[in-house]
Amino acid sequence: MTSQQAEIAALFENAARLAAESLQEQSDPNQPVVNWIGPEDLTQALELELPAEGRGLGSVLEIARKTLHFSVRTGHPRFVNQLFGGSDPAAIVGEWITALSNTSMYTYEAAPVGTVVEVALIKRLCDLVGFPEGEGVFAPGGSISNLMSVLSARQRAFPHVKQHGLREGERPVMFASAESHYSIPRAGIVCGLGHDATISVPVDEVGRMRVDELERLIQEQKRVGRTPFYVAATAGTTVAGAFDPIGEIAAVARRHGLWLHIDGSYGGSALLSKKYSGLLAGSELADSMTWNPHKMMGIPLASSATLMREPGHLEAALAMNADYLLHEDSDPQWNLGDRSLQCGRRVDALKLWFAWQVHGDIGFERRVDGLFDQAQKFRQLLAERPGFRLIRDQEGPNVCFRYLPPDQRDAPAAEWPRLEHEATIRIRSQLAREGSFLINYASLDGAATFRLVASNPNTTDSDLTALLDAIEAKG
Ligand code: ABU
Repeated sequence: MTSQQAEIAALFENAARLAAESLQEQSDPNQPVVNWIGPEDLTQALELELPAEGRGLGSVLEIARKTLHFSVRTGHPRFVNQLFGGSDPAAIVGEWITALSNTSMYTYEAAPVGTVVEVALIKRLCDLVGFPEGEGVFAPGGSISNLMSVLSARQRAFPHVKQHGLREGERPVMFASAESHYSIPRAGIVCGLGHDATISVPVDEVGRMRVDELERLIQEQKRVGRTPFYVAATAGTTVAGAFDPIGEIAAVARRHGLWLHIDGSYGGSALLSKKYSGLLAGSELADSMTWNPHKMMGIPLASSATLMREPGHLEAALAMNADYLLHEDSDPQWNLGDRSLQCGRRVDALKLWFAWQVHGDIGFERRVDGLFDQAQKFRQLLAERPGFRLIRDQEGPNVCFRYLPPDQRDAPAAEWPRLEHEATIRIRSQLAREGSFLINYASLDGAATFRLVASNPNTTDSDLTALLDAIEAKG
């Protein structure tokens, strides 16, 4: 072994030890969720200046330690802030192999393992959705998968657009619920249709799309001369965690010839659970679906599958036939480059494959059930406490709630949303700065609400109780 090889070997041995320590620390409830400091202090602490003379491999571990020290511990049982949390150890090793083999997913020749693994995983996910003939690819995130669905739908409805653009007077229009993710209207913007091309469909009291309103709005748009072509149902809305009624939306979509997409970025993983897969009943009727294993399944970001019920739509919308990559003497079935929005594309399949081998279907089912059950437990705890009230009472792993401090409970009821709004923003910011809990907030019906996300199977009942205690104490 040369001295350089020995130095590299020592670096990786130490890095592996650091990774194991970091995972242990992340799951320790006695550690803060974050060592919070402001951006100016952090800029100084990290010594961001780039050196003229390199510091050598010996500097890497210190940089890694510092990075981890100031990073949010998303695997901490009191990190309930985002739709993801933590990172699966087997999947982390998959990520290392991705970086180690450092290749790109456009051709089988360049990425033989990544290609066959991705094809197998996509087939598996498609089968779970109910797309037995389906195909797809991994994308850099749910927003890009959603964009790919809009591009495919536009291609089917307006096949001339790819070559010539929209014709004069052509006004395509799409539909998504008022609580769907912003990436749907933004996909309309990216496609050159404008923000106005996405019609916002009202939701019911728990945040599900109202199908009667969808029908009414489609007819209204047709009457004014616009052409409905796409509807997105959401399985697990970002804030409330609501599941739109896919079967009923599919019936409307079919009647009007619309492409039906399911944004299952968050809630797609419910399909792994016998207990909760009914929330996506009718998924097999959709044309496409987004599913992010980096959310409920605990895979490191980004792991986002773009799934199509029928083969060919992605290529029809996206193929550019770059002959310097996709040579005529190779088998196009195994060259995924023309199904993707990207040219260079990470091998995102390995981390999910590694983790699936370790946990199996049963392990993932247990994880998903555990997260749903944890949220249900939190709803029960909430109901027992005066001053707390649930917003959008539904069964997903998100719990939206408001808190009114005791000295404000005599205020007229009309004042409560404003007071709760102020309390939410103040309290959660205090919790975040002291590093005791990271819990997000969002606006629902015009006022801020706490949003707890059950994203970590290791969050215990006592963590949940401690959160309510901490909110009361700050209140
Ligand atoms: N892409 C939606 C994720 C938002 C969240 O984690 O809160």
